[in-house]
Amino acid sequence: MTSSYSAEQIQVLEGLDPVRKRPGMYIGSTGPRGLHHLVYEVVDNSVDEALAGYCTHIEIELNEDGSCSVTDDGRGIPTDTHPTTGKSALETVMTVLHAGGKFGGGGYKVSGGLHGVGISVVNALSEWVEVTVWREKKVHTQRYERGIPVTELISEPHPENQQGTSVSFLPDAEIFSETREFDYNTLAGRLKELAYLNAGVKITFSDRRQTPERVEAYCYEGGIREYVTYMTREKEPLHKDIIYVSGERNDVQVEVALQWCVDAYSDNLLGFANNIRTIDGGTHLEGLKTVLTRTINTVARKRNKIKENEANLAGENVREGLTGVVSVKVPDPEFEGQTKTKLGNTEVRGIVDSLVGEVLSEYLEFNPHVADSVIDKAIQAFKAAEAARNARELVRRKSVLESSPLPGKLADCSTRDPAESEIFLVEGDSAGGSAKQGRDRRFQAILPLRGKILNIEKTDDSKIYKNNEIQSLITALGLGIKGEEFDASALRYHRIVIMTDADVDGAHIRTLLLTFFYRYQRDLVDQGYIYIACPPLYKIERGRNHYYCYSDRELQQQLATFPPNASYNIQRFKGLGEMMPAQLWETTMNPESRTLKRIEIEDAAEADRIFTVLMGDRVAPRREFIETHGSRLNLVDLDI
Ligand code: 0RA
Repeated sequence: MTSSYSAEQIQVLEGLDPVRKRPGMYIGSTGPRGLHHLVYEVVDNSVDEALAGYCTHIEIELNEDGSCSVTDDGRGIPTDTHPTTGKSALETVMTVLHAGGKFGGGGYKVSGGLHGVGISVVNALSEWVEVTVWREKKVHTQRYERGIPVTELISEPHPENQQGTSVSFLPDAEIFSETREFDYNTLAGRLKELAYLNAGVKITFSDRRQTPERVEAYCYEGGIREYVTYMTREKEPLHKDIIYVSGERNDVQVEVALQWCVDAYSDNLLGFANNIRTIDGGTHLEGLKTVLTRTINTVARKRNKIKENEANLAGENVREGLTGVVSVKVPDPEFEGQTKTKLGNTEVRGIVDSLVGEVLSEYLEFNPHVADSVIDKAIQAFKAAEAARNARELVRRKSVLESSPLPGKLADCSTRDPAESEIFLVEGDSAGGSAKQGRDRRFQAILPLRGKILNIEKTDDSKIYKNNEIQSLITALGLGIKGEEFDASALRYHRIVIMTDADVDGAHIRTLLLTFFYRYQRDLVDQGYIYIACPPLYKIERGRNHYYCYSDRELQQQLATFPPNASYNIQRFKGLGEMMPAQLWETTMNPESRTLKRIEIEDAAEADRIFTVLMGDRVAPRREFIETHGSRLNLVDLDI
């Protein structure tokens, strides 16, 4: 608590008007992201109560009327009168900006820097909020509309010894004009993540907007250890136990869980600070990386795996095949960077380093087999990197990438201006044929790809350059060497359009191509050169009219416009090859009438995990993953 009359206390007096005037300042955006942010904001308060040790169960419900309820069994928001404002503490928390952390003793801290704007922001941006608090055999309720209390704080006796807080809110349509619909998968993903990050806290998530209702519960006694187990479930672990570190120094809590896998070629380390995903890394990840490299090299030398005159293993060698989570809780987090997703507190680096160093050295000493297999894997990675360097050099010398002839099967466009050129990557020769006949050859090129392209996730670099389909892609597009800085001026087309069938195989090939672009030259994806074509699924013919439908829903919507006794014919396209060239042009390729979706990666670290899981060995879980998590790779509709 602040003892002098400080800035925080002045802030306490601020009302909610600025929040409604400039919502973006408080929740980032008024789009879907900002909308979901409201839920996280309320949940964070309950999570804080759980972290303080007073709450074991948090329930999130999506209600039929579009509102959301968050209920916990914590101590309940205090309801007594607050000295500064003369209002109840509850009303103060709900109606005063930044008031969240200033009540009821010092133990209550706000989770994040990203969130943590306070529950009053949710109140300001909701059509209505209803709060219920159970405390001391009483139940207290109050209702607000657009941030303003519309009832008194009503207190009634409550026979049971129930404790907790429940906040229900309906986002305001005036603010969230784009959409007010909560996305199940988005929320489920974050809630599950919160459950992993806060071991033992039970989070229940119910969607009552549909029948039957959907209810899921997340509770992980093993916390981030179980998170790592979940992330590596498609892989073959190099060691059975997850390596786990938990400690605290100077009020900074550190938790790390690590596992190396045999069949993975990239690392997948997720960082969190105060439960917020630090997509852009920061000092906690830097500390972890430093200590990993140092410790593995020290142990490798001790065990005579690296000789005196040999070079150290590089950080990326040591991390090859490593999956891990580092979660820190910092009293005053500093979040840096444009998106505020990089942890900046410098003291954290050394704390993670020393806490992990002690545990990891000891663990490897007591588990020499694990030590040996981790070191052997890193040495292999070291050698593979060397081999890849040599292969690249070879490629460079032969100038395969720089000035090789364009692949024979490429049907190039006639313009030489990349800015107006498009290339369609098409699966198979038959679809390729239709596309070649249907295109506008002035600015549209077609590259047919035969069969499934190489899964770059599962291959080391030296093999990539030997693969025919990949060679064609690299030369046709004018790409450089994997991982090297992207040279946009060499790119031969500024729209790279993946055009596959609208079925599971098509989705798989699309994913393989996206993985290729993401891993080979990520800037292509980040800078928005990659698009997905949207071919129709159905054609309806009715009299002289015809309609193309791009989803089952559109089909139903179109049919619903017909009179009940109408006669019509529905054709289902099983593949692009079945379409007449003119149809393909009209529906999918003609810039005047088509829809292209541009790939945008919202969350790079999440994308990394998705690609790793997508590209796992077993097909069934992967399909499921495409269906449930595909939306994280944001497909932006562009009518161009
Ligand atoms: C301040 C003080 C106390 C509890 C809380 C806030 C609190 C806030 C929220 C928000 C959602 N759920 C919550 N649960 C608790 C402690 C009051 C006391 O000392 O009993």
